[in-house]
Amino acid sequence: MIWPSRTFSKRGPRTRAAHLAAAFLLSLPLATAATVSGSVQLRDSRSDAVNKKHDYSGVIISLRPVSQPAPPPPQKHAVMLQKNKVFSPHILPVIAGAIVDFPNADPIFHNAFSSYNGQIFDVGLYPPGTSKSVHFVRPGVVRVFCNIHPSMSSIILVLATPWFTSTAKDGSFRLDVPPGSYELSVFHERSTETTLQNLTQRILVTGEATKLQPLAVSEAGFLNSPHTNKYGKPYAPMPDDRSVYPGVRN
Ligand SMILES: [Cu+2]
Repeated sequence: MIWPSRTFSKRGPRTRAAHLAAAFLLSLPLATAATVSGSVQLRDSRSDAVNKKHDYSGVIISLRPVSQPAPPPPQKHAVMLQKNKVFSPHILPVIAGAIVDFPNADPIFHNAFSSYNGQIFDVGLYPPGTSKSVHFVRPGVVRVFCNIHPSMSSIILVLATPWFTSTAKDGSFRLDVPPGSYELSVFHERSTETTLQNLTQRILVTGEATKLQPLAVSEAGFLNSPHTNKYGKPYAPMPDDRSVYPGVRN
């Protein structure tokens, strides 16, 4: 909306209304991008990266709007690559409704499946250079594995919001969101569900920068139990991919 310049030369209620409207419009770019920042420190860890190198990266911080509906998921697909027998990224946060592609960039077959409650799926075995897609419909933690390679694992964190970020090595994070009321949630793969639940908090984001109190995220009580294959059975000994798929490199 463009206000004619002469409007501002008049006096009276209409002028004030015009000024107010103009001020509102001018304030919009600022109001749509309030910054929330903070930091995470991992505690009670058995990881060398955490204890010796103070590596606090990979914790997902999300802000779910509570006073307004979350925007719809993006049209663009999210990507979890399979390369060198590794899912990448290891943790992929997406909004519910998003589609994730699983391109296979290795010269061997791969699979991707989850038998956990977050979302059960199985894309089957698929050849090098091809891709499969999965639509993630509801919020939850989806633990993803490959039915051939037991060392391959990843997490797709399906959230009810498009506003999420991952902590940097020093534990810092920053999110730009529209002003409003939010529920802040923390996800860390080596923390128990109870620990993470207790870190959930309501925050009010105004048009100014919001700096949060540091978050201490404990890894106490976490058990890294081995996962089974898609049939719920232990994995067979590691296959030699060259014998399974003649002519391809392992
Ligand atoms: Cu695989």
